[in-house]
Amino acid sequence: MFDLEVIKHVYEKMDSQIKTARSILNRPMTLTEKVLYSHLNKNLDSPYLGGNSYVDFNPDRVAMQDATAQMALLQFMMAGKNKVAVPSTVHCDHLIQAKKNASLDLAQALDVNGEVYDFLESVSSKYGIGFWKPGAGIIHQVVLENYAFPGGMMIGTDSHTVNAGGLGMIAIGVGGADAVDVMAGMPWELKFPKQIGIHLVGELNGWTTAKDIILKVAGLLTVKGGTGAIIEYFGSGAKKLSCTGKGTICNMGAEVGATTSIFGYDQQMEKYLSATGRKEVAFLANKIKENLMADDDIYSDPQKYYDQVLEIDLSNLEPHINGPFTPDRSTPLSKIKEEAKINNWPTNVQVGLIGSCTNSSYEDISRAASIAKQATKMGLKTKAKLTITPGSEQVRYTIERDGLIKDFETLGAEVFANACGPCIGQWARSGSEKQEKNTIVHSFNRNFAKRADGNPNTHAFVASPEMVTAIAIAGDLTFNPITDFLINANGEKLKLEAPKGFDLPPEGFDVKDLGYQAPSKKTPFFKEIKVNPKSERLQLLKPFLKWDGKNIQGMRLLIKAKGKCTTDHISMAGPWLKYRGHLDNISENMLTGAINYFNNKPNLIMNFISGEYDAVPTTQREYQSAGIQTMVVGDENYGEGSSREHAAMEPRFLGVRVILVRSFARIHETNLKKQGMLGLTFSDSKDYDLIKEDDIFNFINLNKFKEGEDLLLEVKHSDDTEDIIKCKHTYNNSQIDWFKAGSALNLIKSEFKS
Ligand code: MIC
Ligand code: SF4
Repeated sequence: MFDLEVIKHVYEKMDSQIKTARSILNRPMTLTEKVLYSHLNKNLDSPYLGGNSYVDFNPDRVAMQDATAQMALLQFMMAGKNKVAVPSTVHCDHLIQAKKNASLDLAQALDVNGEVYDFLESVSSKYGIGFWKPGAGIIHQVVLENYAFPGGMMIGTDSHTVNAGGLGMIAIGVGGADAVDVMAGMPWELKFPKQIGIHLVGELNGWTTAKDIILKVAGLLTVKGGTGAIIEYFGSGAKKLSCTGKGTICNMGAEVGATTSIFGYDQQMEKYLSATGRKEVAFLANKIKENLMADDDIYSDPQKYYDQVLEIDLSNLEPHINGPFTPDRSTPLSKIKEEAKINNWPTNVQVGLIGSCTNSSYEDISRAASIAKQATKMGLKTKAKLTITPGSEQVRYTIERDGLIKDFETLGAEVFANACGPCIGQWARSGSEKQEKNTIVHSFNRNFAKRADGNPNTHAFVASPEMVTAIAIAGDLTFNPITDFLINANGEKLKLEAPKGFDLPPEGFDVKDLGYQAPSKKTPFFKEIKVNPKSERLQLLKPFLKWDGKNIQGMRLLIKAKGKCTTDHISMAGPWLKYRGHLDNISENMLTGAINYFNNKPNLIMNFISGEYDAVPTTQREYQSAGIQTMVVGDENYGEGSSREHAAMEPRFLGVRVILVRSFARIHETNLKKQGMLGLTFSDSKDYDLIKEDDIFNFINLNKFKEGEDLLLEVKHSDDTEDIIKCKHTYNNSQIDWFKAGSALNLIKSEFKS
């Protein structure tokens, strides 16, 4: 068992911290407030304002996955520390490509990514970081099974860190530079969140699952509706959901932009803690139960205390199918036939994929397997391909022991390694290069264009693992297992029964080798970390230059991005994951997915040096060599999705000075600030329309950059007219210092030296 001492320490202090906070707030407290106020870095003297106050916290733990850990650790190595200040782990899950089957794919990954794994392993052992080897599982499942605890607070370099809210933890996704702060023993800053309460009543039944709750919530809140807020779930319906089901719901809170989501401690969590070898944690949590839930007054009058309240009756909730291209396009099952017709979606499903950090628990797999088993009994085969990626070695070992993998394989499904795989484009899908219009259905969380297989014409739909299995059997997106029949080889008309399964394995979890390697006890451990200067995969960082204190003048527009511009559009994953430790190489993908407003094409912008249309990174590199300053303009929710700070570091590295957008997603905005970029928003969102392809931009008052004061930007158009645009910013004084120093890391380094 991990962290018992840490947990005891948190629980010992919690009561008195909550009492102090309650006396200062002078009203009942939500669970979010209890956890946040018991992790403050400084003593509280007045209440914090949701959506307003910047607050310093002391998280209990840091988790990093391999694709983001490389950059996080390259930065940590520059911070001048010899050991991490809080328990931290690295998880090797994103770099394994799904191609043939679990063992061949894992062997291939060890070979192809050997240099990166060796780097992560040696940095981990040098600085006292726990290391989860390739094949151990997906970061968020491993965290839920081993580290998450009710009332705790953690950060992780991945947006779905929020998964741990299923076990009552405030767990927040961040960029690597934030993780560096905490690992270096500094407080971690967050704008105190607003709070959304979601009241769940009734009980799930039939084909409806926990996934459908969050698919519905995504439709209600949209991809930006949770920005700056923590979502707290409560009510009789919440208590009936399994702990991993709660995890699924919190996980996909990232898809509505929420800072995180959380459930109050209950018997389901107690059961899960015991089943995963943490009876002692459950015992400790039981003793302070009331601190791990909101006060009763909150639950009896939620409207009074949350900024927004939604209610969902689980008894009437239908299964949902979300997509394509965005996770908030939510369609109830009974409407899918109609919607598919109106929108001309291809209904012939080619592949159904089960897995990812959001849906790969024992419960998910056992319920989906019950559908597979029925189908085999009925003499059915899957019309579409079906693939499964288990979430952790513990789950994989247990489902194999319990015959569930067999149930899938008998139906013809393929089982991939315990990893992210197709969810992040690590999928050698044959034929995807032909870019044909096609449909896939998966139980993952994100379905942005090109994400799973690189094909912009793949229509990816998100559904529960149970529904994915049923749809893969039918091979038809519009198949409704509640009303529709299937026909087997004998021509018999058959109907699937609703899925059945176990929230936890009846025989208990089992595993031979978790895949964990503890850090060396001898830290600080004077091992030299070597990076081959010729490496294509790893490159040591050089500090970014500090700001010269002057107004930036004569900037050109690099690109005006139109519509959705997620981190997948800014720094694509899939084949590019291999360059996550090499800033120069990965910068070659900068903004290559963003759509140019002026020609509706990706990666084709006007290069004013050559006077011709060219690729975004090539053009920017030319501007950089010629000393031409540039800026990027974007639309709403710019930087939605991932925590990958590459999306902020690449423009910084290639010399872009400003990102000016209609609105930002939270993690990306912070990442830009941390890397010393200017991330600004249009004060009047209509001003986006004023920006022309050949404009020149001059700041008027950047030399007086101050907290709370708008920046003025002069926009000179080629017809000799000009506009003055007001740009809002959310930099506080210490964040302005990051900008001045060139990056937050430059500032940390100078503070440690002095
Ligand atoms: C994702 O789901 O988009 C990722 C890949 O897990 C990212 C992290 C990354 O880009 O490495 C995330 O969600 O933060
Ligand atoms: Fe991995 Fe996909 Fe989860 Fe991201 S969303 S951590 S890529 S499984």
